[in-house]
Amino acid sequence: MDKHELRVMALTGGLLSIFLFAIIYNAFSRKIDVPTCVPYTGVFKKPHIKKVDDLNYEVYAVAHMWSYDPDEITIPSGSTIDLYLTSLDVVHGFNIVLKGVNLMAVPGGVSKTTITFNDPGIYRIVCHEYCGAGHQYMMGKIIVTDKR
Ligand SMILES: [Cu+2]
Repeated sequence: MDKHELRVMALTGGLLSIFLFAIIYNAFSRKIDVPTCVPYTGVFKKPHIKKVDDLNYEVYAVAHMWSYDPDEITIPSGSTIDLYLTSLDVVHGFNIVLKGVNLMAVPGGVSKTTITFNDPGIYRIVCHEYCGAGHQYMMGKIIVTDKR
């Protein structure tokens, strides 16, 4: 091994050490993580279901790795939901197959739709946008009860 090879190896090792130190320093001491970006924080700070009247609901839902909040919504049949959806971290999907609902939960943005549930039953919600290691477990449900 000649002098130049040793210099190149030392330089490479030094640069690698600086690079690894920078990553570890930023990850731990500066607490850099996936950014959180919730719009209209007053509304989405606490995801909730707001009952407007007996048959009208507003749902302010937040998707995050790897669930929805709220992940279960119970309403009587004949109800209409105004759904406002956002994401805490990355892009998620929001798919209710039985209702043909197909939304994206985008950090920093709000997706909105209106859905009417006339038939009682359980409507499954699944994430249909790959969002990481727990994606396949990301689901929720809307339980529509028979109002009679
Ligand atoms: Cu997903």
